Amino acid sequence: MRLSPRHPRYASLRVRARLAEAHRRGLVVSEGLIAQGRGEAFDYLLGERTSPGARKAERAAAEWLLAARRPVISVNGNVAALAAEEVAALARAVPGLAVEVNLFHRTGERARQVADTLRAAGIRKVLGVHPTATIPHLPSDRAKVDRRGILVADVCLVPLEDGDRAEALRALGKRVISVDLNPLSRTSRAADLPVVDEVRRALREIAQQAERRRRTARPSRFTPFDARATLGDALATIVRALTRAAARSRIAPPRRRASPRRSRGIPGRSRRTP
Ligand code: PTJ
Repeated sequence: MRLSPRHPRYASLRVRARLAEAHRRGLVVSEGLIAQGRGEAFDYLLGERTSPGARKAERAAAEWLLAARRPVISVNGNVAALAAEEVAALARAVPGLAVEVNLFHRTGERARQVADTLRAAGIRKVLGVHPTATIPHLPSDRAKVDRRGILVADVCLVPLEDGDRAEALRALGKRVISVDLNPLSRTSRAADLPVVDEVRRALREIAQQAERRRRTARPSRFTPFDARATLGDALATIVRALTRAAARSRIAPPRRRASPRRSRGIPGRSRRTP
């Protein structure tokens, strides 16, 4: 299908076409298309741009990656299809960043495809194609990792992650940076540093911030980050967007219900026994 650049949703349609094509090649699983749809819905509510709160989180993420002894980025099918160039830019901006394939729906063939996509984008060393270690207490294939990468990492950047592994990585004492458009997801809530932004915008901004920060002084410690506040900011952005949309379409936003009082019996009837 030919997409017209004049279509008002041209950018979004192109991303969809790219994912659909990657799905036909087997790089992206069917579930990945569903995940993208969910992400798009949240992006729509967030105004399809990086919010000031997300930018702040991205700056902190860049600092954490630079301060890390062994930083790693975990790459799945969706991330490879959407953002291989951005992963490569980040690897250039953060010296020592390990790039590791990690799949929920794992097959040897898909792991190779993800690695090939990353190499085509300019990443020379890709870990995780032949896993050499296992994260304990994690029932999915996401537990299969590389002992030179995720297993020994102190900071893990996990775009489009699932909540179970984010929690498992934290349980191993690692600092987890997530990228997820859903501020309510288990991953966002489990992460030490949740970035609520679209994966390409987020990785681009983190890479730019890391380049800038490196030129001044490379951070040597982890600046504390308020994860709850950043999730609150994202939710407030969504509430504002919905309130404005409701006002525009003259639908009154739902009124707060009065706090429930003790039952007064059935309205219109006396509580006294007759
Ligand atoms: O390639 P695999 O086998 O590892 O599978 C990858 C998917 C994405 C299918 C797998 O990790 C999965 O099922 O993910 P979930 O549990 O659906 O979660 C994906 C999360 O990413 C959701 O909370 C989405 O809102 C969010 N998301 C989807 N697309 C984007 C996104 N966040 C940022 N940018 C996006 N483009």
